[in-house]
Amino acid sequence: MTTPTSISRRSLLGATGATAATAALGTLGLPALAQTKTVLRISTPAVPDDWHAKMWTVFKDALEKTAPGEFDVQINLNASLFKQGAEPAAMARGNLELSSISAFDIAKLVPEFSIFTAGYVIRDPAQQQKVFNGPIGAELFKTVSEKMEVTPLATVYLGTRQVNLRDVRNVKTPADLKGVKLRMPGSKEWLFLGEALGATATPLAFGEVYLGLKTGTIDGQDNPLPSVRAAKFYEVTKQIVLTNHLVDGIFIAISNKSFNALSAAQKQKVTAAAQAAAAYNNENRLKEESQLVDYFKKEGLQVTTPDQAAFQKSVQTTYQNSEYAKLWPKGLLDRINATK
Ligand code: KDO
Repeated sequence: MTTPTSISRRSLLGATGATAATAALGTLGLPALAQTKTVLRISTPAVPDDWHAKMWTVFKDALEKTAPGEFDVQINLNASLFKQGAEPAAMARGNLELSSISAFDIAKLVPEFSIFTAGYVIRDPAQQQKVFNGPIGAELFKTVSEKMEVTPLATVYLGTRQVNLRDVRNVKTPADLKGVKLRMPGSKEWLFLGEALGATATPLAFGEVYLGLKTGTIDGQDNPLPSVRAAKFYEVTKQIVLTNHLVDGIFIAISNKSFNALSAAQKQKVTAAAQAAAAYNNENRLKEESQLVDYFKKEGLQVTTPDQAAFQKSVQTTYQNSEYAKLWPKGLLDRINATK
């Protein structure tokens, strides 16, 4: 089996063979530890200027402090290592150690998790943290680990998703989005959300959205405001409709293969580093999110408020009547709603 450690060793040794390379390292005076560093490859579609990209540097720095020389953390942004949505399978196969995975990724293999892909279920970021850091999170993460071969380590607030349009439109209710080609990430769970909003959902990877908006192959996209800023979608759109339709979360997850290969102390340090990274993201993202409406207005965008109750009613009804809701464990929605 190829373990991250053996990959690291092999890449250090190259074709020279163990003995020669060890001798060479000795000659160079490199610490012996360099040979046994555990490689932690991270892959994310996040753009460098977004908080959930920057958080990985916090993760890396934290580990460098608590476990100096033990890990080789390799951060790959912009989906440069694995394409968006391919990360969970890569982790399960042991080709990737860490990523931040979405509820939509998880719902593919853990159907009950689709409750978190439904619009207007989680009320706000504080409730989101309570749900996932409490008994509901503990139960569901156990299933995630069993079915997906990855262990969630921390819950990251991605922000509250809003509709962002290329051209200005009077949007009060879902009916006003009829015919709008709304880009969603490429899975049926995401497309369902776009359709539930009343739009014509069109799949596209995150990295292609800017060009799609610029050229008009799509009419709009949905993302939290900090990502609209970081990916510069505001440069190629004219309106933000504050639908607040999904309090979105992603989960820092590690492949079970690599997690199980760690010592108990290392597991604890990796978990603490992931939690520090999430805390950094959550704090900065919340702060920025509260300031961005003004920023986008200054950039010349129209920021409009629809009839949120109408969106909420329509989206919730669509989900309640869907195949997804049939797979939600009895009482889970009530337990989520009761989490304050
Ligand atoms: C997106 O593609 O719209 C999305 O916001 C979905 C998230 O789950 C996540 O993959 C995110 O993109 C990327 O991390 C880029 O910000």
